Amino acid sequence: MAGSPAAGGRCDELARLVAGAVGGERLAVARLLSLVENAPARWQAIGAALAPHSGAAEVVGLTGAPGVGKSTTTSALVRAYRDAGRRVGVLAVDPSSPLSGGALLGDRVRMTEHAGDPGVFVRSLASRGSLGGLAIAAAQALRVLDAAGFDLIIVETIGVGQAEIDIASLADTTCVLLAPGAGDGVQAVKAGLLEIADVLVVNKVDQPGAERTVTDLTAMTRMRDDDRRPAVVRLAAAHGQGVDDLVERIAEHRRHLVATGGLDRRRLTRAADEIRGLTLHAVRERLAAPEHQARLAELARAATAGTVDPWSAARRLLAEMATAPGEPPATR
Ligand SMILES: Nc1nc2c(ncn2[C@@H]2O[C@H](COP(=O)(O)OP(=O)(O)O)[C@@H](O)[C@H]2O)c(=O)[nH]1
Ligand SMILES: [Mg+2]
Repeated sequence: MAGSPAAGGRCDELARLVAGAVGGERLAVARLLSLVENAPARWQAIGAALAPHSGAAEVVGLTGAPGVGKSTTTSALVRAYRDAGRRVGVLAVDPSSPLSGGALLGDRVRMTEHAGDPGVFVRSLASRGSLGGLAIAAAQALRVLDAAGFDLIIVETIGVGQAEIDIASLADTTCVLLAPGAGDGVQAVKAGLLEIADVLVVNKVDQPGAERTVTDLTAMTRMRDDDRRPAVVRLAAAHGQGVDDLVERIAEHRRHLVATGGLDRRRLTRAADEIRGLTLHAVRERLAAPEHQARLAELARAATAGTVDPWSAARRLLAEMATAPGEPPATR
């Protein structure tokens, strides 16, 4: 494949797009993000081309159940960071449904406030197939925005289950949003959200029961035994109340990360997570190829016949996949 005219043309196109994105061309950014979303076969090339240009952005995650006010908060934060002169990227990742739409459409409408501002770029990513795939795509999309010079990137994602926590872990600072309501804190504990929170945000404090939620959450943070309990922020995003405090708490968390070496540790963990994810993804992809499926069927027959045990069969399959023809050897 390498060296064929088609591949050469695509390399040129990719190099042009990356150069364009780094130079701040919005069309190039949009095109790269579309490639990330629609062409998993090109993730490797895109990731490799972007790697030298990324790693500078500060990434803030907003996670919480649908309806707690993540998009409203994102919009309020964008406003605040723009006022502070930052260039802001927004990545809304929706793992809930392949057919998603409703929620993201709403987000798009709300974000029209920032349409036409060259210092803001908003993009949604919805789940197509595997959640693991979505996490990989989200990491690549983040790199695109980072390389394009958006120095603060907000990642908005629904917080339920393991893969979403992977997406949340793309952030340097993770804000977990809750809204007043019976049992909300308990739900957060169940979903493992408290453990990933660097800042806990009680949004909709204009609604009844907010103080109770703040009290409950503050008590729950005392159960965390690590060096740093998350701050609990009161927010009414729809009314712009508490936004400055949230911005300050995010900055405070970042200062803490930088001062303690936590930022480097997080980035190391993230790199390991990404490599692990890419490895598992590659194995799954290869296993799905017709020749390996045929081989799997053959080994299954042999296992049933008792001529090979499943462990040896798996080892053989792995070895054969590692030397699969047509796969370029790993670089970098
Ligand atoms: N009362 C009140 N409603 C809010 C507040 N923030 C957001 N909302 C409303 O909550 C609903 C869901 O907000 P949205 O940002 O779309 O939530 P998301 O699903 O987490 O992104 C919308 O109708 C918002 O207008 C707030 O501070 N107070
Ligand atoms: Mg939303």
